[in-house]
Amino acid sequence: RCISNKLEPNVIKSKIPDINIPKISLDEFVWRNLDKWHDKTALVCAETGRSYLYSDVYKKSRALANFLYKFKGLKQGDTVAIVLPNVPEYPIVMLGAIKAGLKVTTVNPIYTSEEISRQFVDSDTKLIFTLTELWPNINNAIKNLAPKRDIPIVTIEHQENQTVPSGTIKFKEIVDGNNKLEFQRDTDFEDVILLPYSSGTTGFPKGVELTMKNIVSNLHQVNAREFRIHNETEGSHQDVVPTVLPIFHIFGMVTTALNLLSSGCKLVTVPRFGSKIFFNVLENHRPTIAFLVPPIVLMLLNNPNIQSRHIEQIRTIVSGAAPLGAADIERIHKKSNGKITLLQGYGLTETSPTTHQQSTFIENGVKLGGCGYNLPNTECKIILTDDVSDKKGLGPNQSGELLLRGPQVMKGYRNNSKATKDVLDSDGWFRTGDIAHYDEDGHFFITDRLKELIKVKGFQVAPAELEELLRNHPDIEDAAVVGIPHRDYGEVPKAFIVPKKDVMINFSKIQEYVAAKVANYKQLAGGIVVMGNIPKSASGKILRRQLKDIK
Ligand code: 4UV
Repeated sequence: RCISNKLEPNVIKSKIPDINIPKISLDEFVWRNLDKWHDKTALVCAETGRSYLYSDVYKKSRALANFLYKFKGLKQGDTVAIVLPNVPEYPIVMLGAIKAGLKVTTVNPIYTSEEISRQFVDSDTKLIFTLTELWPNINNAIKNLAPKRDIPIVTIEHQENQTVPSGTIKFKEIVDGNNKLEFQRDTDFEDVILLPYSSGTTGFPKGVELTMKNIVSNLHQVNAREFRIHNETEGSHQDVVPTVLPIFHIFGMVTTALNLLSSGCKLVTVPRFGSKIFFNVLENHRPTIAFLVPPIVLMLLNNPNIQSRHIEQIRTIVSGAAPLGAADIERIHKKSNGKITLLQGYGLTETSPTTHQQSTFIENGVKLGGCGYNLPNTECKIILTDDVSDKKGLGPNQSGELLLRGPQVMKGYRNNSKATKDVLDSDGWFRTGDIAHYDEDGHFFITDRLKELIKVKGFQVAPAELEELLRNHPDIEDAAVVGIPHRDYGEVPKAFIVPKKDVMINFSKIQEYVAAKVANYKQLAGGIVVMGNIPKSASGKILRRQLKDIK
């Protein structure tokens, strides 16, 4: 019953017809209906209450674009980095920089200065946007750069009356400048506009080159009538959306922020996630839809302060980035007295991100544990994992690696043609590194991960990064890191280490060493095991499956 291509059997097309994707810019897409809701609130900060109307976001992003266009040392296609938590200014920076013909790399604001430096160097960052309170960490990141160079910084004040570090540029002064566009600079549909980082199937985090076409296509795809979650603002109706997923991550950036801003919704930005602030958002802002990751869905379920009346006004929750258990989906229905429809979605940074989503508008569009149907203009196939040279698609209910093809698939990894070639073939098929199958209806189920990536609370952790760190420790000869299941976080990293000869390993010292170098969620919460040697294949690859089985 699945629609297959005659030439290529078992290539699964979308359940709905392909849509027309016009060659328009992100700017045109986001602002195309501004007149309808220019006087509505676009963004409000859950912590401080500061807010921006749609007309403010439009004008301030244009004032910023004027500034960036003229800024000495910045030319078309250069990279600017955003190192911000979810503050309402985030989309203003993103839209302003892209309008000015620049590329945006988004950095996790809780990264250590070492992690930040690495992304600045790899992405060749020319200008940084950050918060005044994050400045010391950013300054250290700049000091670590090799070869040494300076990078100008624009600072945003999150708390009032903070002292702005000398030598930095004040965001407020820029965005209060002239907001009539002073230049014309066209970005090609094939130009890279976003550069988020992902480790992909193996190795260190890499810059994922997403083009104007990728982003604009994905925004059109998720807005196909059968898949669209939100309503466009009309009259007094305005969907309210808690923006808790980090905007630096593709799910928060494209599926949440850009998507919902283009329809006039109200985004309640949560800069520091915690149960108390989330509770306040539910009570004070009464969200109507939400894009979440499984640990946050679990918080909705398990926090005793959050009662049915706090969540009943939510029509739809989309959960993605990691699997959500069937029992928890049923519990959400129950707790909301049947009012919430919980849909699972699936995507990757490399696919801008969404490729699959459940839908109540398509027959059998919601099945427990599934992630739904592929979006329009997206093709899928499942291939045998032990012979990837044979890319013939498998039939229904057969498990294998999921391959994707569509206009949302990235251009490639920045400066890394080898890694790009490993995942993207000349026919446009992208290897996800995920194990999946589809059923008789063509509904997809993600069942396992073939790639080495670990997902902690939906965040990416690249084992290669932790392994290098451990191998650089003076007491450690060799190391391997795998993900093990965790009740609240989905997975956590666990390390296996081989000590140097005659060394007694001090476990807490190793934990402290890792903790000082990487962000909190990458720490070795799964523990450390000492062993004689790391199991490896003949070609030297770590046999991760074997390690996962060691208790
Ligand atoms: O690159 P990334 O960090 O990207 C994401 C994106 C998640 C999205 C995006 C749009 C949606 O509409 C949505 O619902 C979710 O997380 O990590 C990609 C990897 O995360 C795992 C899988 O291993 C991907 O290769 N993953 C993502 N979604 C799911 C998932 C899911 N629903 N179930 C299981 N694993």
